[in-house]
Amino acid sequence: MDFNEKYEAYLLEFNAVLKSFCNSLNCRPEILRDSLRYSLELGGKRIRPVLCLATADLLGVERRKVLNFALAIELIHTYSLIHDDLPEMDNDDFRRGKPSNHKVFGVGNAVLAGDGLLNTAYSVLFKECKNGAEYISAAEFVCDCAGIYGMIAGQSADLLHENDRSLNELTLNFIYENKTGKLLTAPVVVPAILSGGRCYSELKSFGKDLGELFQLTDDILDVEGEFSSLGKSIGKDKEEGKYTSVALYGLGGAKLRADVLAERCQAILEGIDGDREFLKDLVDFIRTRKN
Ligand code: GRG
Repeated sequence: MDFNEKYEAYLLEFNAVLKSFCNSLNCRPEILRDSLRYSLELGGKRIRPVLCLATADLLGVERRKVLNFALAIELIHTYSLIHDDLPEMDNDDFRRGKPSNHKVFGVGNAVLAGDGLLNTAYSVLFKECKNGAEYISAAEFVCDCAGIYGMIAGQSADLLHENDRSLNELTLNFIYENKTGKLLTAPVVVPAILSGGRCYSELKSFGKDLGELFQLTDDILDVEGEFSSLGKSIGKDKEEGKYTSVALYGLGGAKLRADVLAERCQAILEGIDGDREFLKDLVDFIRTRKN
């Protein structure tokens, strides 16, 4: 199977889990259920679940052990996108090629949809904890990545430094490591924990570098991408005076740093025994992605 076929196979597998989760949602009122389903069913690359399933395969962890973790991580990711698009955050009218959640359901309902997805992700994780100590550690890891020592800290620093022309590399790294990196680290570290700790530190470093690479390509796409493939507004960083890697290193410099990070990711994978081909291709896919 080539990379695209394998990605599609992981996607199919995860989307089936997500579909059954969506079909099982029976909360009221109807607008709550509709707003949750709207964002979950818009699509997206599902890169975090794909990473989780592929890392499980690399480490020989059974699929049934990781699927609900992949689901919880995607629920958290989707909540973060809904809240990130709000007028008081990144103020984006489009997401995944369609109107943002608040444009369809209003700001109040979008806040609740995000809150609802986050709470439900925790329910999914709590249920997994019944399976034993390793599941508790894995759930704890996901929560730390999503919370005030992870994604929320990164987003808070991002808000704090909006329009900050004196922003330095150290602060930008803090923002990228937490805002984007932590939720890309969780899907590769969860299988490591569930395998009894195999390649834990290597995969943690891999997730950190991959997260920065992902955010750098996001910054590059904000300059060079197209709405038709990206599905969200372009040129917003500059328009809103946001200090990104492109502002710090220049477009060429950001691309060079992305190349270095991609090479670092590849080097970490080289040190892990097993079938690493798909993850290696995934790094290249992220480096050259158009959406
Ligand atoms: C709690 C009010 C409140 C807000 C939280 C935490 C947060 C807002 C936002 C998280 C920050 C965020 C959205 C980071 C950007 C990461 C990023 C590049 C997301 C895009 O991910 P993709 O490209 O999206 O994987 P798809 O659509 O493919 O799933």
